Amino acid sequence: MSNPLIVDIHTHVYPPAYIDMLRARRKVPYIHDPSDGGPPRLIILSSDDDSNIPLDQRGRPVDSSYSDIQVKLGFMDKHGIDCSVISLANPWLDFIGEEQASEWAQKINNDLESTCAQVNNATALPDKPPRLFAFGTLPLGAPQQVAVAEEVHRISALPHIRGVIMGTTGRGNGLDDPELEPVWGALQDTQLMLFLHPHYGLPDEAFGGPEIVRRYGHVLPLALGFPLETTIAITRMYLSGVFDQFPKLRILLAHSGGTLPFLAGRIESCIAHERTFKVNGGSVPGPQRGIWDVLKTNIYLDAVAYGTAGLKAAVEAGGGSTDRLLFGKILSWCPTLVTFFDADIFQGTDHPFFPPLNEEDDKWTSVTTNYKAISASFGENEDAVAAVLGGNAVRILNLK
Ligand code: 5CU
Repeated sequence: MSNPLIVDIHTHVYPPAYIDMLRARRKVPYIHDPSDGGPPRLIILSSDDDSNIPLDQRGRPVDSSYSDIQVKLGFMDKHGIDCSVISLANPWLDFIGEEQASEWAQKINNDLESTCAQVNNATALPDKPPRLFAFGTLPLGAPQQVAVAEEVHRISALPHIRGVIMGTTGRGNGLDDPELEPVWGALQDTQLMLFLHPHYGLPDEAFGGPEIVRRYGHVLPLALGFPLETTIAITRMYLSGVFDQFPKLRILLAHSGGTLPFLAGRIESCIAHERTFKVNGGSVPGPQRGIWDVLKTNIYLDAVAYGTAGLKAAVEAGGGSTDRLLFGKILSWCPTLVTFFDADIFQGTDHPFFPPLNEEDDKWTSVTTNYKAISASFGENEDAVAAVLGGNAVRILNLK
């Protein structure tokens, strides 16, 4: 196969100004600089800030791969990635309220735009897409909800912004909050993609308490908490009728949709048996559009599933078409599905999270495993490989 275009749609940055802001904080999220000169620690998850763990060992080490765009470009070169759609990493601006939220959103979005413009001007190549595009961030904590929708409209005019990344809490009350309607309206009108990404996981109690969470480090929060958080958030949106009201919303779900593709049938069945929902003391009908229709029409998935079964569910949920899956970290694919389907799935790397396992590793295991699995699984179907690796992203996000 001739070299397919590779686009990474799940790849994060913390611009230097954001790093400085975390460094000045003393509560989650924050960066701690150990007094012995050891690597700074990124303490962003609530389970990271555990007083039973020495401060110098909390969270995870943070290096220049989190903030230096030249390091990102080096990572892209090393792994053959032609184009990345970068996004601010969690927890975005969720913890910033009042007027500062809008100031920060504008600062971050303008910074993302100018970074993309500078890099693309310096690296333009014939027959290749520009190297960088971005998902913007929103001032969800702004006092006036209209400020959030205004920022959506403002950044839709920036040449390199292709969507917005958002966590699952919205303005603090989840994504079925009527206060978010102007935001959904703005996203629908501008056709910016909403990249829905987890951060908060589940309460420690869901895993057996803090001691159990501490015992297994990041495994329970990241492997289970993150995908379930995404599933709950998107399900609440669906249950509240957001997709009936905004039928043209486009949402990219992180980590292959959490567990939504696997659980959609169960959600559908439970809605049918519940018949009506209790809202404000009254009884209202459930969502009018079927969940499979929403999955096929409004939802896009990255391929950060790390296993064949999860990816099979992701492909099936999109109507059996690889057209809706974008490169996240595709670790394995089901070869038989590829023969029959042509899906909107996108690939991504999750860089800079999950760095190499060994210091001497030149390439990141997650990424190389991913590539091998894609080519092994799609094997003969070169068109499907090319679509998932980059073609889907170029077409759907207009990366030109
Ligand atoms: O797996 C992931 O996507 C992540 C992420 O984005 N942020 C994080 O803190 N850990 C894992």
